[in-house]
Parts: sequence; structure tokens; C-alpha cells
Amino acid sequence: MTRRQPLDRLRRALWMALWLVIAVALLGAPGARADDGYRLWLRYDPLEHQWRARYSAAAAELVAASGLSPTLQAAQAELLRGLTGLLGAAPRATDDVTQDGAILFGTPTSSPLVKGLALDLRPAGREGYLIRTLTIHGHRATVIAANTDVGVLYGAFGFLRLLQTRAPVDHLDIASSPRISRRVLDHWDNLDGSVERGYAGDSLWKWESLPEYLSPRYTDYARACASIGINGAVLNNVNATPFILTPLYLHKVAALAGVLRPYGVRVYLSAPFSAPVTLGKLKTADPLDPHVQAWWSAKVNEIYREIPDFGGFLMKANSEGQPGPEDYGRTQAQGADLLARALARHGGIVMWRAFVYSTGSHSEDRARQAYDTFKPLDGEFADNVLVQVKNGPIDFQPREPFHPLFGAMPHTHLMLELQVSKEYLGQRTSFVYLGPLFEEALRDDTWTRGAGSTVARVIDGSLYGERLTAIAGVANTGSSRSWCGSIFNQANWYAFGRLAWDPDLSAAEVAAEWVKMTFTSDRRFVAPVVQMMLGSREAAVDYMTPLGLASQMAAGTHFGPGPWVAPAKGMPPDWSSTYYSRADASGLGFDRTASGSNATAQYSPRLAAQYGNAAACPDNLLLWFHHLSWDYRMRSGRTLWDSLVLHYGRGVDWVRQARKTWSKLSPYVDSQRYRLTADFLAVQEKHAEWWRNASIAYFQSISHRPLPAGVPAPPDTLAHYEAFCIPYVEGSPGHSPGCPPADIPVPR
Ligand code: GCW
Repeated sequence: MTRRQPLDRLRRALWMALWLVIAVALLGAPGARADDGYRLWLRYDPLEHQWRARYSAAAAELVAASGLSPTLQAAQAELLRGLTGLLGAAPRATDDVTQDGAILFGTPTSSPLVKGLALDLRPAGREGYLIRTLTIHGHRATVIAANTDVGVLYGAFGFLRLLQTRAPVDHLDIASSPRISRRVLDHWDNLDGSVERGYAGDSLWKWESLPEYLSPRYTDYARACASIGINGAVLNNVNATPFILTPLYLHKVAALAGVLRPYGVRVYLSAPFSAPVTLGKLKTADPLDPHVQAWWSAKVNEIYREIPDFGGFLMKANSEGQPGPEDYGRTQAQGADLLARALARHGGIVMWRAFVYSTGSHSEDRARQAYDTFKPLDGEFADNVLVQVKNGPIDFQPREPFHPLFGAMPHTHLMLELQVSKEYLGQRTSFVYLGPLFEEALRDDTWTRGAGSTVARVIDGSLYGERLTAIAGVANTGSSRSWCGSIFNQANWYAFGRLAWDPDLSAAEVAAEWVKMTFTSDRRFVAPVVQMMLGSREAAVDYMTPLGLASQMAAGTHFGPGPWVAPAKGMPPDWSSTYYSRADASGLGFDRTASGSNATAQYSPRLAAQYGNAAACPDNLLLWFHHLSWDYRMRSGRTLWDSLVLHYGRGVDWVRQARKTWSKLSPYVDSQRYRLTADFLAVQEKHAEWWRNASIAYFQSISHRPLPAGVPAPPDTLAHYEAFCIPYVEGSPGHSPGCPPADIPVPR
């Protein structure tokens, strides 16, 4: 025994301690790491050991032909990046299958190996893909094949998703293709860098530094879109300025189009209908005027010289002060036709919004207006026009019935517009997963051709045999590091893309996918978080606008309650809350039955009968269609008043419970994303309480009914809630109209 032994032991112990520290730092609890959410669901962090071992055998080499197109290069880069990250080692790059576990990707045109397989690629269609496990040269290979390069790119993302969600990949036989051909994000981004109803910072597009500077964010945006199959982006706000059509901006647009193109994302623009006057210096923008027609035609030709695959225009006309064909006594169809003709020879399309309502008339029911305007025009829209219809007849409320135009225009291409950005659902901070709302909107049955005439089947073209099909989501992206202002808002972007690709997916499966890709596949995290996500939208309905109420938000900002907002001088009555609630001594709700506005008659006879009869109308749409006495007996046996009050409380309770659930989940998530979500849930609890208290205080001042036993009274007076307001809200330009300029009470 020498004297060195104790020293060696000490040295060994020190080394071990050091290794332990390094190991903990590298592999340690996720809570120790910080993550700003920038990578969205495309994180590609190393999988758990057992999954890495399992998948590595299927990802030994990546086989690529030479001379790949930019799109196939993007697919290759994504596969390399994903596999290297998830599995901890890069697959060998080869040009032939040389061992088991090869991944071969391509089209029959791009890859002789894929061609040699003589696969039946018909199920892949124009944009879809096959993923199959096959034997090539005696080796087991995964083949990602498609008819088009973009199909391969979608297939690459599809394959990575299998790994990210820990699905078996040993015997794959997948065929996937999108049901809807145009899957578009509508950016309400202004050229000054602000975003209308944007709650995630400034615009993604940095116009001032384009076309020279192409931010890496543009590429990451395109990757994210491609990963969920989004293939179009309207770059600017529907409340458009003509500048977007100037040569200066068209250069910039072309530069962005160049970045998005390899990822299959086409660029579209919004344009003001009056552009021939404001930009072209013509005397009129009348769609029947030959000079106007020539102006648009020349402008469109100019656009296609810059952007050969330009998608077309999204138009908001004669809506909320925007110019339109009605200014010249022309119909919406004549307006759309003007642009459609200019675009047709280039293969471009027009997405013509049905969000049209004339302001000012007191007697009209706003919910009827789009139908009344558009239904008579069925069959008059050109073949390259889609009428873009919001999911509900008013405006992206927490809950609305489906828009009666769906199913009502069999000779018109109809597309669906959803709002991803949560203007009326708590904006940046509230934890509200929109999957259930989108699912509901798609699955609603219009009954126009018997059972199963769902909105999804109207817009995917299967009900009326249309070829031009589309769906749009108002984007929730911005310059915020997390893209969407919060981690959980990312799920809404994801869900929009996934449901646009396949409207039959369920909100639950999409949520589970997203959670696994974004956080972890640990069941102890996935199960409670998916459950939270699935309950979150109904909770928001409960504490904001239960039982079919709508548009009770603060004026202008749409953040926070404002049920007392009455028609203001110079403002259209339907920009108030009382117009919608119709709360009075006799009861609550908007009578849209035959005895009221008769909006129920815009639905198929079966639904008209159901909605028109309070006893048959679903509870969650009751006050949308009926004005009922405060003492009306609900199916539950409770009075309407008691029921209303309990819904508000239920919403608040949900948020409290969600906070508790989340507080136990810190071991499974990095500290930064954990904290942000926890803090935002705290904001939401306050927000929900504010909604509950203000709404109960207001409606009680009209119902004069006592609160149900055991329900706490709002802590403040109605006057307090009415006076409290938030003067500035992200995404809402200017000072909130509901706020007095001075003497603003301090928030509690
Ligand atoms: O929901 C309303 C919004 C407006 C928006 C409009 C629309 C872009 O409050 O900000 O304008 O809808 O959809 O055109």
C-alpha cells in the first residue's frame, strides 16, 4: 500500500463529482433549462434513450439523388436537422441504399431509385405523399415519395412528426394528401409594422429592410407553415393600403415570395378596391368602367412579372368603411369579377370576403346581412373566385352558430375563414386552445343535402363537387420571440394547419401531437395538458359569453367585459354590446326566430325549426336565437338567470383549476416556458374574474334577481366595472374608445 492511494481516491472522487455536474447540466431536469419557444413544434431535441435506440435503426442513412430542387433541398435539410437532433447523430448521406435503415425521399422525376420502385402514387395527389417501409437492394428502407417536390417536403415533415410523437416506424404504409387545396394564413399586418388584432408583437415582415435583407425568420416561418401544410400567405391586412401595389413594395413582396417559394407557400395580397383611383389617378373604381378594368389588368400583369406564382387577391369590400363595388351601384359579384378577369390568365384567384354589413340601420339584424347580400348572387361569381366566409355570422365570437351561407350557395366556391389570433378570446395571454372551436366549425352540419352536409364537406368541395377549395386562418404570428406571444398560442397555429390539411382530425389528437412535439411525450405531462387544452375554449365561453350570448366585449379593444356598451353617437348600433344582448326587464337574448329578425329562416328547414324552438335549441346557442324571460326554465330545471350566473362562475373555477394543474407540471418543462405559462394563467384568472363580476353586476342591475344560493356577489359596484377600462391594448390602434381620456380608475 503506497501513500498515493488516498490521493488517487480523492482525485477519482473529484472527477466523478465533476462528471456528475456535467451530466446533470446536460441531461438534467428540463426545469433547469430555459427555452423561449422560438423553435415552435420543430424542436428536435434528443428523444428519450429507448426511442433513440429504436429509431436509429430506421435512420442509418439518408439517400438523396443529385441536383435537388430548392424544395427537395429543403426536405433534405429538414430531415438531416430533425434526425440529427432527435437521434443525436447525423444519418450517413449517400446516393444509394447501402444498408438497413435507409431513408429514401423524392419523386419519380427527381430520383431514379424512387422511379424504379414504380409506386402507385395516385393516393398522394398533387401535394400529398406516401411513406412506406420497403426492401430496396435487399435492405430495409423508409421511402418518402410523392408526385411533386412539395409533396416530398410535406412527407419529410410527416415522417419527422412520427418520430417526434414516438409512433412506431418499422412497418409504415401511409398515404396522406390534403382535403382542401388552398390552406392560407391571412396576416393582418400593416405596412407600418403594426398588426391589426395582433397580440404577438410587430409584423413579421420588415418592409423597410426588404428586399435586401432577408431575415432568417422568414425561412423559419416558411418551415413552420410547410410542417403543417400551409401553402399560402396573404401578407398584408385586409384593411389594405394601396402602397402595397406600388413597384417599391412589389419588389419587397417578390423577395419574400422568393424565400417562401421552396416551402410551397405562395404569396397573396390584399388590395383596396379603390386602388385605381388612389394609385392610378382614375376618376372612378367602378368595376364596369373599361379604364378601371384596364388598370387592374395592367397592375396584375406587373405583379406576375415580379412574382410568377402570385396566388391572387384577398378583398374586403364595402365592409367597415372599406371601398367596394356597392359604392358604384354594382354587386359584390361584379366587384369580384373585375379582379377575377385580370387574374384568370395567370391562374390567380380572388378570395372575396363575405364579411359585409352595412352600418347604420337599426332595424336590421347584423347576423342576417352577409346571407342577404350574397345568397342572391349564387352562381354569379367567376370560376376563380372564392367567397370567404367567417365561421359564424357575426365575428369570431367565442361561440357562434355556423354561418348560414355554408350550404346555401351551391353554385359558388365557398371558403372558410377562421381566426387564429383570439381577438375575442383573451388575445395574447389567455390559455385558450382553439382546436375545439375549429372542430366545431368544421363539423357543424348544415343539413342542406341531408345529414352529413357538414361545413367541412362544403369547403372541401365534396358536397357540391368543387375543384377550387380553400380555408383561411387569421394569423397569430408576430415579432415576438415565441412567434405567437405565448407558448400555448402556438398550438392554435398548429391546429389550424393540421385541420386545414385534414378537417376530420380531432382537436384532441392534434393537441396530443402538438404537446408531444412541443414539450415531452411523458404521459404525466401530456394527459393533463391535453385535458386543459380541450376544456379551455368552453371555459372562456363560460366566463365571457355563455348560453349563446355574443359581442359583450369592451368597445374597440375587445379585451375584457363591456356588456353595458350602448350604441354611441356616430357609431353603428351593432358595434355596441346591448344591441346583441337585448337585456331588459323582460329577459335576455336576441330574438332571431320568426317573431324576431327571422335569421333562423336562413338555415335549412330542419335547423330553422330546431333553432327557432327554445325547447329544442341547444343551450349553448339559446340566447343567440331567443329572447327569454329571466325566469325561463332551462332543461336543467334552473332558471335562465341562475344558469347564466353559474356559467360565469364555472369559467372562473376552470381557470383556477388550470393554474393548480399547471403548477404541478414544472418537473416536465423548462423554467422559461413553465414560468411564462404560469404567469399568463395568473393574468387569465384575473381576467376571468373581471368578466364574471362585471357581467353579473351588469345583468343583475337589469334582471333584479338574487344570486343563486352560495354564489358570491361581485366585490364591486357596477359603476366601478363600467368605469374601469384599459386605455391601450396591443393590436387595437389608438386609445380605447371605452376609456375616458383622464381620471382612469386604478385597476384592482
Ligand atoms: O373582427 C373585426 C375586427 C377588425 C377586422 C374585421 C375584419 C381587419 O375587429 O379589426 O378588420 O373584423 O374581419 O375585417
